[in-house]
Parts: sequence; structure tokens; C-alpha cells
Amino acid sequence: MLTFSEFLQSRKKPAILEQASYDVLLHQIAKCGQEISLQLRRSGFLQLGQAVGIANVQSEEVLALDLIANNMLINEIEQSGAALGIASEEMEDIHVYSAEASEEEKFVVLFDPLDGSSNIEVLAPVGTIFSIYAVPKGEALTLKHFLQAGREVIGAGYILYGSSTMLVYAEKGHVNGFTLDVDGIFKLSHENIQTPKTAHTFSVNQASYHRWPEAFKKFVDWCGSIDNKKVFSQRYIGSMVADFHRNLIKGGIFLYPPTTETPKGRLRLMYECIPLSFIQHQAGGLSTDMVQSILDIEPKELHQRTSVAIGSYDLIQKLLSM
Ligand code: AHM
Ligand code: MG
Repeated sequence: MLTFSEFLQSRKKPAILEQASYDVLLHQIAKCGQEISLQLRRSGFLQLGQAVGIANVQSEEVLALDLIANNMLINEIEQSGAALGIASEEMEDIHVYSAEASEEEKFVVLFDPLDGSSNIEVLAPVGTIFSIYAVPKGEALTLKHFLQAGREVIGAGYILYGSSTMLVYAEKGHVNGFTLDVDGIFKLSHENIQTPKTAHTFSVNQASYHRWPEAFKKFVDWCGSIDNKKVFSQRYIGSMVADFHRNLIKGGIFLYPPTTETPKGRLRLMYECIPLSFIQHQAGGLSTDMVQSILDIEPKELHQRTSVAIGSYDLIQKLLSM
């Protein structure tokens, strides 16, 4: 079994990733995943799911492990020497490590340190989601390096803390999954992941059905229609990264439609939707905000929200035809 490290050494990588420090950056993120996974195994003792009494930029309650994971990622990514800065779902502004132009290619990392963190106290899966973009050599870091469209992503992934912990990592043309073994090392367990083209699972919070645009209502009605030759299952954990992972492996579609209260959608473009869409596209699936692919949206702000549908090719096409 290839370790994550051996896999990185053996993969065919684009010229831009030739410099060794990019892989060090990935190792540092994986290291955070190992540490967060350990902490989660003991969350009941550590009260990691408790609120720390502050709200983040999204006006959401910050939990203890949100903060721990966020700080860990900031520090470990800096250690790699490969990143000029980071942006986090938990922080209002970018965090700059170095504002000076570099003589070699550098990177920025955007992350949701702990997606679905309200699930911690009920022991349901949560995850760390990240994407990495290049800062060309000779350019000093600015906000524009963070606000790049999803099609510019160099690498994206997530670490899912479920019944096992798995790191799923994608670059253009390939997606691979690495299970965290009992010796604390990520090892290749899911080689070259391709998502099924057709599937019969949909994931959505249906409580908002009456506040959705017509196309989403029609699609979900079609899934459950008695005339439908296939019987669909609805599966929704309330942790996007976990719902996404199930659908990636088994096929399915994840929906977070706009509602009358949140007409621009609720999930975050930069920290959740772009990285997961990038992975989905490399695995043969699709994503959309019902106007364009999520990867073609030109981001305007760090904490931009979007509606999203991500999943198997046939199901996205069906949704778009509604
Ligand atoms: P978070 O990043 O603050 O944890 O919030 C995002 C989560 C997604 O993972 C999940 O799909 C969604 O919020 C659940 O929202 P809802 O309870 O509206 O269905
Ligand atoms: Mg999140």
C-alpha cells in the first residue's frame, strides 16, 4: 500500500508542482488531519463541540474544535514555506504569511477547518475541506490571488472524520483516497476514484422545500415519483463533506438550493463549493448553481455564498432540464 507520501512522489505532476515545497504543504495539511482525527476520537472528554462564546464572520457560533482546527492549519501551512497566505471560513480577512513577491511559484490555501461542526456533539462525521491556488513568481500577494475561479484550482481535497478518517485529494485528472491507518499514516485505499454516472440517491434538507425555486421542487418530486422506474433514497447528514463523500463513492446528488430567505444560497463558494466541485469534476461528475458550473463562477468576495448542486453526471443533467 502506497503511503500518501509515496503516492505524492510517484505521481505525474504538472510543471508548476515540481518544486518540492508544494508537497510539503500537502503533508502539513495531512498532519493537521491526523491531529484533528485524534482529538475527535476523544471529543467527549475534551468538550470540543461546545461553543466558545464568539460568532464567526458568518454570524455562526464558533465551537472549540473549529478554533483549534483553524489555528492548527494556519500554523502548519506556514511551516511548509510554500504558502504566502491563507483564507478560512472562520476568519473575516485573509491571513498573510509574506507579502513579498517570491522568486519561485508560491501558493494560497483556502479552507473550512471543520465543516459540519454542529455534528461533533452527536458523533456524526465532520471534515476539513481545502483548495490551493498558485501565486505566480514575481507577484506580491493580494486578495485577487484568493478570489480565483474554481477552474484555476491546483489541488483540492478534504479529510473526512467518519467511521474511518480518509484524506481525499484531487489534482486535474485524478482523485485518490487515503485511509488513516492505525499507525497514524495515510495510505492509498481508493485509487483513481470515478463517481458513478447514474445514481439514485439525493441529499437535501427538504424542510425548505416550499421556499425553493421550481426546478428544485420538480427534481425532488421526480426522484420520489411513483412513475419513476427507479426507487430513490434520500440521505442527508447535515455535514456537506460527508454527504458529498457518500455521493462521490456511491453516486448521487447533493443540493443546497436558494430559498426565499437566502436567495443567493447559504453554502460558501470558496471554502466548500469550489473545492468539492473541483473534486467532483475530476471524478467525472458535475456541479452547478443553475446558471453555470460552480468552477466557472468568478468570485467577488471571500465569504460569497452560492446555491449548489453537485453530483453524478446524469442527475445534474436531469436537474438542469427541469
Ligand atoms: P458549517 O460549515 O458552518 O458547518 O455549515 C455548513 C453545513 C454544511 O456542511 C451542511 O450541508 C449544511 O451546513 C447544513 O445546513 P442545514 O442545517 O441548513 O441543512
Ligand atoms: Mg462548512
